[in-house]
Formats: sequence, structure tokens, C-alpha cells
Amino acid sequence: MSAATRRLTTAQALVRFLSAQYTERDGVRRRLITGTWGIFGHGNVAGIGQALVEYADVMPYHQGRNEQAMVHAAVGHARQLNRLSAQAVTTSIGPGATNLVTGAALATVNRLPVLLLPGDYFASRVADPLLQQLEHPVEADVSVNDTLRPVSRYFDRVTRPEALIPSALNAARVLADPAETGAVTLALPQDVQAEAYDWPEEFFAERVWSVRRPAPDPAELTAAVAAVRAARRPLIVAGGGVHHSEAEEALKALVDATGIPVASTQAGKGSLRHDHPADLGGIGHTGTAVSDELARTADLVIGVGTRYSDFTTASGTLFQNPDVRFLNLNITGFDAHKLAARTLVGDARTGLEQLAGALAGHRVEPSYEAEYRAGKERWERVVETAYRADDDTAVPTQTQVLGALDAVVGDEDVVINAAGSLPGDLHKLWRSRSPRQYHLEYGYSCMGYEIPAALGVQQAAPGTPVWALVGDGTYLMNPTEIVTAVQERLPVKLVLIQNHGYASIGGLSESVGAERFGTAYRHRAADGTFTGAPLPVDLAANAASLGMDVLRAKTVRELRNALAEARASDRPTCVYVETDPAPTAPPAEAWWDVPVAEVSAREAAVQARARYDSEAAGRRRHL
Ligand SMILES: Cc1ncc(C[n+]2csc(CCOP(=O)(O)OP(=O)(O)O)c2C)c(N)n1
Ligand SMILES: [Mg+2]
Repeated sequence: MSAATRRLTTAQALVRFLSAQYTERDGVRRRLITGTWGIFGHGNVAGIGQALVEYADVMPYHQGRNEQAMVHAAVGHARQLNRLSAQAVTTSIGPGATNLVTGAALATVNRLPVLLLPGDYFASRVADPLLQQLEHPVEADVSVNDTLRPVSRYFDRVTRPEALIPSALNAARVLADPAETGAVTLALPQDVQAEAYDWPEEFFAERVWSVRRPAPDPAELTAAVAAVRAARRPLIVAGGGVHHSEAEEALKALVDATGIPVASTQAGKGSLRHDHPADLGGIGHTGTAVSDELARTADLVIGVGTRYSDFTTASGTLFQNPDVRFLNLNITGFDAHKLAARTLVGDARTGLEQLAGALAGHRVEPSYEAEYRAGKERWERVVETAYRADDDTAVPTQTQVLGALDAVVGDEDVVINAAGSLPGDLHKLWRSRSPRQYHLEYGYSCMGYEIPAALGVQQAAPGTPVWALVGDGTYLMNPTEIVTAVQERLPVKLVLIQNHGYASIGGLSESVGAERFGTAYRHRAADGTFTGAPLPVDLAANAASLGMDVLRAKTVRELRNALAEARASDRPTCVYVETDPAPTAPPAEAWWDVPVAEVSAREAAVQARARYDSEAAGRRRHL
């Protein structure tokens, strides 16, 4: 046994340790933590901050503007790299730390890795109450960092230097484990960060975390194959797990051999190229007509790497065939067991390859194939209609903006979005040309993810055109990382759609009898409501003031030119466009459960409740 030790502070030891961690999958080795985002305050400047300058040669540092945004950037980065690499985020204590909570929840909900390193109060308690300390009157060991517990997949507070050893090892294990990953939090009391300790040299040795591809249980595989062979109307629902596992080729091989069609969730879209004959596009509330028709009549739904969110199942109303059964291939038992499914617990790629092998010679009926191919062609006409702009001197609608973007992007471009009316339009209409192109964060649907995520994606894919699509409400929620893009010379492209408020929630509000209350950005009128003139706010000037190149497009033609110019630019560029609110998006093909007031004195709510009751009657529990 070697007795060699190295005397470092806890923060130095952590940075040194992180720089020596690797993942390995399919024989390829990568850094587990490729860099650290940080905003410094008294809770981390002398500890982690000092360690980052000491080890700048092995741990790249990125300066962010807002802690939540730094987490979004890290999450976008990890998603682009199929969860094989992640980034760390260091913050001060108090507000810097609690600003992490939303980002952490987003990471955990989407099963994407990020390492959070908030500072914490003195472990020694010599400085109570410290600036920004919450003094809990009853639980003295509670700090604001405890708000990160429910949104973390692993949490520890490192109250002594040597406690870092098991904590750091567990953090790396969880980050690299495809079944457990999400936000990992190591809360670091600021006195402990700066404290020296004699660390065993082995702690700093290179360590490789195998990102395993477990195969499903053989007995479950046999049962699954029998179920697929017996099905007359099988439908694959492709979720984000297909991408995380890089299982797109395996999915295509299975589909080419069997003719089973594929509908995709927001996270899974692009699992097949849009022009593959078996790609039916999105499924569920924001799905295509062909996907939802097939879902209603499917006798076997094969979920691959999906969480079955309410958008996917149309809040439990989508799968209407009385005999429908589910077969779920998922890396986590938790997701595999949803909807009382037959389970295949394992890696998506391995599972799909094994299914394809065991199904050799099996193919769906030609009539079924002809049926969904015809449905796919009908939907293609819907997309063309939504995209088409006959008068290119007119103000574009939102779907025409997507049509213009569709005409400009190449196969490798990445399009990022998370909230507003865009996710629905994109899920129904976007023609994904490559596995990484469609980057929708719809697990947490967090306004403000888009711009910082574009930075993280661009860092992971230099030279790739990366587009952040945002509404005006989303822009106002979190434009800060534009400054970071400018600082880092990341040529991200921003498409900023001005429609003076929350068009999506306005529409939803109307449909649930809430009369668009509080969803328009307008002056307060004499009667007290926000129904006055639009606000004299210039978001294009705002983006320019933060350092972006800005192109204002007033017409469809100007928009096409601006998008092409932005794509070619090597500087961060914003295309600003005010849209015509005319409804050119196709309506929803399936329901979404948003409960409506059961009693009301207002007619709009009474009528909405009657519609709600009739839709809710279609809910079904799959047991
Ligand atoms: C952080 C956050 N707060 C609130 C919401 C709820 N929400 C969803 S969409 C939306 C409005 C988005 O407005 P905008 O970005 O302008 O897009 P539009 O609806 O106009 O297309 C709101 C408030 C959310 N998703 N995320
Ligand atoms: Mg808006």
C-alpha cells in the first residue's frame, strides 16, 4: 500500500479529482467534467475560486452571468454530448446557491447530468450568522442548500475535508450512470473549501467510469418478441433515451426490417430522419394526426426510452384500443414499468439490436404499412401549408418563421427551444434531419433555457450552427448569457419572436375559461386590465445593447435573408421578427388535461367546464 499523500485544500483536491475523471462507452474515452461554470462570492471565491486559478491548466473555467443560466448551459452541453460528458457549476452561498434550484430540477427531470458546487455556511459555526445565512430557529444544520435535495440525484454536504473522498466518488458514479444521472450536488462549507488535508495520491489517479449498455433479461426478451410477433398494429414511441443511448441506427435497422412505425416524444424527435417512410413525427397533445390516429388504434405500444409524460399520453386519453398493451425498453426500471407494461430494462441500443435479431423475418401487414404511409403523406401537406408564405412582403406568422428557418438550416444545425407556443408548433411541424438537430427541453419546459443552452451546445459542437428560438416572454426571462456568448465569441444564433406576451398561455387561458387574463404585454387600461396599447419595448435594441449583431426582419423576405445572414455569421447574431398572430398552426390532435373551474359566475368558465368534463371522460388507467 502506498503511503504517498499530497497536501491540498479541499477545493484544490476536488478540482484536481474532477480533472482526472473519464467516461468510456463503446471504447471511446472522454472527460467526465469538461469545464466549470462559476460566479464567485464570499462562499466560493477563496476556496473553489482559488483552486480554479491554481489548476486552470487542467480545468477550463467559464464565466456566467446568472447561476440558473449556468446550469442550463451545462445541461445543454451534456445533452449534446449524449450524457457522456458534463460540466460543473460553482456558486457562492445563499442567493447564488438557491438560483441553482430551477436548473437542477430541469436537469433531473430530463435525466441529464450536471455537477453543482454551491458554497455553504461555515462547518465550524464560528461565524454564525454569516452574511446570507438562513438561521433556522429549530433545525440548526439546515441551510438554503437543502432546497437542492429534492431536485438532486445525489446530495452531500462535505463538512470535513476527508469526507470529500466518498462524496466525490459517488458524485462521479451518479453523473456517469445512465440509470441514475441528473443533478448532483456537493454543498461545500466555505471554511472546509480552504482547509488543507493530506490526501492519498490514489485519489487523484485517472479513473474511468464505464457507461454501460446493459442487455435486457433474456426471459423478458423472449416474452417481448412474442408480443411483437402477435401484434397487428404495433407502434414505437421513441423518447429521449434513443438519443442518449445513440440508438438511432439500431432503431432504423429494426424499423427497416419490421415496418413498425415510429412516433416520437419531444425528447425523442429526430430518432428517425423526418423523411424515413416509418417516421410519423410527434405524438400526443402536440403530435401529428397520423401518429395520434395510430396511437388510438395501436394494440402494442413499444416505448423506447420514454417517460410517458402527459403530453405524450394526451393525459391518459390517447391509447384507446381496449386491447392495447405496452412494452417498454428503458434503462430505468422506474420508467420501464409505466402503464403496466411488459418490461425490457436495459440500454436502448442493445435492446433494439436484440429485438431486431430475435424478430428476424417478421414484418407488419402491408395494409398497415400502406395506411401509415398515406397518413404521413397527408401530414406532409399540413406542414407545407403551415410553412408556405405566398406573399413574401407580408409580416410572417410563427409557422412561416419555422418554414423560413427550415429552408435555411442544414443537416447538422441544432435548433433549441423549451417553452411557449413554439414547442407545439415544432413538435408538429419540424423536419428533423439529424439526431442532434431537434433540441427541445420539454421535461421541465423552462422559459429561459434556450439562450444559455445554446452556449453549452456550441461549446460541445464548435462550427455547428446553433439556433436558440425564443418568444418575447422567454427572452425577457433570461437574456443574460448573451453577454457570455459575446465574451466567449460563441456565434450562437437567436431567433426572437415578438408577439407581445404569452401567446401560448393566452390561448390555453381562453380554452379553460380564464379569458386570456394576465397573458398580454400591454399597458394597464382605464378599467384596470392589461388591454391598453402594446408596450414600447424594443427587445432588438436590448439584444444589441448586450453585444449581439441584430437583424430586424419585417417581412417574410427580410426574414429569409436575415436567417441566411445569421447562419453565415461567425458572431452571435439575433434575428428579431414581429409575427402576425393569424393562426396558421394546425390544431391539437389530442387532449391535454388542465382542470377547469368547477363553479363560476362567468359564462366562459361554465362552457369550458362542460367541454372539460366531456374530454376527461376519455381518461383511462392502464393497469
Ligand atoms: C420559468 C417558466 N415560467 C413560467 C412558465 C409557464 N409558461 C409557459 S409558456 C409561457 C409564455 C411564453 O411566452 P413567450 O416566450 O413570449 O412565447 P409565446 O407563448 O408568446 O409563444 C409561460 C409563462 C414556464 N414554462 N417557465
Ligand atoms: Mg410571446
